[in-house]
Amino acid sequence: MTVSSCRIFHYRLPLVAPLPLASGVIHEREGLLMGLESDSGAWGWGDAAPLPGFSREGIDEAAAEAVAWAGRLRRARFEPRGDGPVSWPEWESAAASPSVRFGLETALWSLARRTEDGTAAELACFEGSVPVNGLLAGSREQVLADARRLRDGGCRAVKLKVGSRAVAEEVELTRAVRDVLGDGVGLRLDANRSWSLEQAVAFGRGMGGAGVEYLEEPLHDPARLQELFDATGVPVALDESLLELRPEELEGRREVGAVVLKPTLLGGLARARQWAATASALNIRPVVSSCFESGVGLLALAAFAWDSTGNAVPAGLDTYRWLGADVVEPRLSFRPGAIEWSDAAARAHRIDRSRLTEIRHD
Ligand code: OSB
Ligand code: MG
Repeated sequence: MTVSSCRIFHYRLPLVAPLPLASGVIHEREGLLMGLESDSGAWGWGDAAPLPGFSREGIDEAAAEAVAWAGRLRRARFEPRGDGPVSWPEWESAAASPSVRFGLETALWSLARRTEDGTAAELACFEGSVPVNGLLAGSREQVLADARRLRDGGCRAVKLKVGSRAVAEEVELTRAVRDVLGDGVGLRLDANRSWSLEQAVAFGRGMGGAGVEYLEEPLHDPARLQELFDATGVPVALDESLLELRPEELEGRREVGAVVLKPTLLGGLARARQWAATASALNIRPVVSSCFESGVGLLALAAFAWDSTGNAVPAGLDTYRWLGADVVEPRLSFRPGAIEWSDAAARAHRIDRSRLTEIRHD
């Protein structure tokens, strides 16, 4: 397969509600789409959307890098490698920001699949239903109302954001959510490093036997996670910490029950796949997760989750609900708790180019 053109577009999507992030509140989501065309006329699309406050690279830096890559990719030859990443030695050793690597890798991956199976679809193709953990955030009333809605919609797991209220209030709210969900729905918690060890121990003890699948990034100081596990018995999940670790360093971490894999932050699918393989071999659950990417990125993540864990592990892909519009047309519609997708669905959607501003064309 030879790449005949590589085009870079900018998009800007409104959010349904302001999104508070570590770096401030955002009202819209900006990102880049990379469109690769092969010599046979097939297209592959990727989404590079650095998230303010989480990504080290900003959108302007990502755009400059993407444009430089576009120049290098033109006329490049690739060997598709089954349904895995595409092999291109220059790429594997290259430096690229995490979001740009994710965007280019998914564009190449989808182009390679397309070239193999000859479908006309512009979007990620897979046949399956990926369970998704519904995200709970906001006021007490909002959280409890959403918990009911997600339970009634058939969600298998939900993730509640904790850490912004006093510990006693968080215990009370978490217990109330646990009661609403009933036995059939898993409960995951994410504190985004809000607590001291003492606060997290108080929270864990306050929760007592209330079944929590895991507590994601509870501590300001991640070096103390094992002490927290020893004091409370609640397994932890690593998210922010993964940026400071290598996959092999998971070995011997008996407090770690799950790793939250965000390819936009970790540096693409091949790297996230290494994390998933190492974690699985150590009996740690890999949870594929999104960062408010557009429908293009979200479907690539759903395809990756499907390939990695099938329907066994609910993925963290509920961020799509925050987007008030999409670059995918018609907009993707999923029932609460699952992303169902098929090659036929992929063919029924396309990229809405009127939402894109081209920043490079060769
Ligand atoms: O803290 O896990 C986070 C999205 C963007 C940035 C940070 C986070 C998230 C999510 C994704 O929560 C959704 C999920 O993991 O379920
Ligand atoms: Mg997290």
